[in-house]
Amino acid sequence: MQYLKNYIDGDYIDPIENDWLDNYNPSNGEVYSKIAKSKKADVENAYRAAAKAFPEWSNTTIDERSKILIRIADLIEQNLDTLAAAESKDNGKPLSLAKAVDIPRASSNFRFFGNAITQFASEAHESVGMNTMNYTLRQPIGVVGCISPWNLPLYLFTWKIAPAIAAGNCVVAKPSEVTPLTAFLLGEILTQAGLPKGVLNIVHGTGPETGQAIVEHPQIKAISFTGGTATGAHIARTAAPMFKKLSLELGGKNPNLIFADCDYDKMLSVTLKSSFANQGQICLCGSRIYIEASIFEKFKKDFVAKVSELKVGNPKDAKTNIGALVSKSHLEKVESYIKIAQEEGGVILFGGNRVEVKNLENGYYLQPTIIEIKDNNCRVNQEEIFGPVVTLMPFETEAEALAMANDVKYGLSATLWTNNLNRTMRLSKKLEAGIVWVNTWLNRDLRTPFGGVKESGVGREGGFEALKFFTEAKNVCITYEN
Ligand code: TXE
Repeated sequence: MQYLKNYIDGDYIDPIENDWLDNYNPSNGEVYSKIAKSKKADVENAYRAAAKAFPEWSNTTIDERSKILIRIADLIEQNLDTLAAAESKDNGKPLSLAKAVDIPRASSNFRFFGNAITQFASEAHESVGMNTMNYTLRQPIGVVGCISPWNLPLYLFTWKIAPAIAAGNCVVAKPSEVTPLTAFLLGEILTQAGLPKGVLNIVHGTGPETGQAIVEHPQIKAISFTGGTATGAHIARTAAPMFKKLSLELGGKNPNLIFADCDYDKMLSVTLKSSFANQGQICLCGSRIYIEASIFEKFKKDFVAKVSELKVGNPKDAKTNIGALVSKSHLEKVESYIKIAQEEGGVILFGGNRVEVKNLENGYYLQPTIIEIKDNNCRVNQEEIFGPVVTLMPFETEAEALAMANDVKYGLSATLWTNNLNRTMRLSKKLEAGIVWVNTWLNRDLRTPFGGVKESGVGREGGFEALKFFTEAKNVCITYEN
């Protein structure tokens, strides 16, 4: 049995109370490793290591910091096979996806911020006629906390850590207890890359215990969190009275608006991905699909035909399109929504059932599921399911489509399929979302701002937005004599 220890002050160490959690392999339902169940005292140790490392790290030259981040990126790339296999085993996602997306992106996160920090400059404002010069210092905050979820484990963990350390902070980070393996393996890479001890400390454990201890820690001055909206609200309640800086990337219930004038074939193949990639467990998946009435029946037929070809199976199998859901409890949650959909009058056009995979009978497999709904406000169309389940609904006019798209508490992303430029311009402005994709999906340039509106969160990650979040701006105002 493998023991996933904490990585504190450059070393792997046991949790102080020697308490461990079970870690499951979703593809077969078996416990295959134990995770440190860290307590407040472990978080305190991680904090102390980070605080001790901060004076030197924050004074390390940009060039040196950049080199270390790029070395980490290179090492992630060199360990692609091992890390991808670990991610797939821990999360249930197809190995091919972990290899093509998760691990390369984790590497890009370090490479991108290793380069970005060399271009991050502050502003100067000359108060002309007043013999005054202002400049803005952007100083690292100190010790910051990064808490990440299970759907894109190393990808989202590194998306927070890389800008935090690039900007000169030291970090106490917690990956999801559901998928801790790649974060655990990252420790070794950090050591090999020569990241000074204590700059990045990784503590494992549950949200209410370990995560809460990070959020509550009086000296951890900023929290970057990605996860569920209810957890985000709880974190905000804890952190707000302590005046911490907060970046919250929360849930989504993203609309796809499909107009008859779109490039139909491209739309169909991308919609297949935006619906079911990573078993539908991406906060950016387009789980509400609205189709212009004139092509609704055609879309329904073609989409069901395409979805029926998707292969649910062993994540290691190269032919698998859909692997296992992340956990038994998550599978049960997603299934409960399929039941709710039926009670609400939804019609299951495809899927809805568990899949038994040969030799992996205890794995958490579910068919990709398409539900036709009549009421935009039904629960299955309003609440985040976060699984391989989408709803279909026709619309008659652009105004109706827009109203339905915005009539939800979330506002992370929206996807628009049309070749009409005027419509594109109008709707892009009016859609309530942090990201609007037009004739594409999950097309990411890491320089762009990333985040949501409404209950999808506050703050933006990506590019200079992330470096701004992880620094405090200080205005220095100097007057001089003529
Ligand atoms: O996430 P949690 P869960 C959504 C999705 C899913 C639901 C719940 O709908 O079904 O959230 O998933 C840590 N203080 N998303 O329960 O609990 C936790 O340990 C500090 C969307 O798995 O939000 C983990 O590291 N930390 C999402 C992280 O928060 C706490 C991705 C996320 O876990 C904590 C995942 C606390 N009190 C789920 N409680 C997205 N937006 O991508 C928990 N955590």
